[in-house]
Amino acid sequence: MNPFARIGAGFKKLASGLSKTRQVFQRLLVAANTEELEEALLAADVGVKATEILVDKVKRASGDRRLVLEAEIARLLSPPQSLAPSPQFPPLVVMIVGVNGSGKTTTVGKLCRLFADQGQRVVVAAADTYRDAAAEQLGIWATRAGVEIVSSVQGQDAAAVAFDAIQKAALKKMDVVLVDTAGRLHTRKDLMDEAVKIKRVCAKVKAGAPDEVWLVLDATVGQNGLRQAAAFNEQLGLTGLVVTKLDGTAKGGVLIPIVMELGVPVKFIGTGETLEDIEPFEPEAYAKALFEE
Ligand SMILES: Nc1nc2c(ncn2[C@@H]2O[C@H](COP(=O)(O)OP(=O)(O)OP(=O)(O)O)[C@@H](O)[C@H]2O)c(=O)[nH]1
Ligand SMILES: [Mg+2]
Repeated sequence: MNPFARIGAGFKKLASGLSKTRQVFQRLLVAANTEELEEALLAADVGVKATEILVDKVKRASGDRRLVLEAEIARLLSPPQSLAPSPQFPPLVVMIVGVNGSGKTTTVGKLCRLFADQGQRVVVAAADTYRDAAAEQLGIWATRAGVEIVSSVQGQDAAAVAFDAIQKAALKKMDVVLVDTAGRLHTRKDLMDEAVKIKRVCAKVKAGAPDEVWLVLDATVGQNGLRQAAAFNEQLGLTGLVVTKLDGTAKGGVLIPIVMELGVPVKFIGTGETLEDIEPFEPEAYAKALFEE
């Protein structure tokens, strides 16, 4: 079964999660001239490059402005390698990284449930060995979703936890390993080096692992997300993004410059604090929900 298949509760939920961002995007529809449109696009966090592209499209097109914008935004949000490559052989190992508090552990909990609901057999590696509470928090969600969790035993470092989890998953022929890592500032070399080490150790158990490295990005940080994403991408070679906290922000437009700059697709979006509040990302639906309820 494809773990990326859409099972979300649909467009209504997505649109409700994007309600604050939509207020900003709806201004694009009433902008009276090019200057106003430019201002509105920049205020919507889409960045300078996308603003130029979108203004140009609107100028040239004769049809309905909303539809022109929707189509172009969907295109900008669809980098070439849109679908996750399936792993050469199971388990699919996904390493989850990001700055402190971006929503990594919550996302792992949500993904456990999502994948388990699809019949995938999941192992979670609680590879955040800095925060004691992290494994506990994850343990509760993992148990609720009926998935296995591998936590550190005393003295073990994060890479060892990831190693054990992948080994266990391989032995038991499980489908997916989700590796939750500690929050780290992209500007701290020692912490970024640790993430690189975790990544390297994964490959010792399974060739090519991690199959995926996803950056969890808090949408409320807006344009700062670009710098974070670029730094993580440079160090770890990201294969996907998960954008969280879209429910609490008007900055949902920031996905556009980030995807354009990195060429890395958004895999999932988080629209709330409960385990159900995750949606597989679909560029067309997202673009539509920027304007419509
Ligand atoms: N509104 C909202 N809150 C979220 C979302 N995702 C996570 N959160 C909240 O963000 C806070 C931090 O979440 P965590 O999952 O602990 O973040 P983390 O990245 O694991 O944090 P560290 O491990 O400390 O780096 C919690 O209060 C979560 O409930 C989301 O999509 N929407
Ligand atoms: Mg965490």
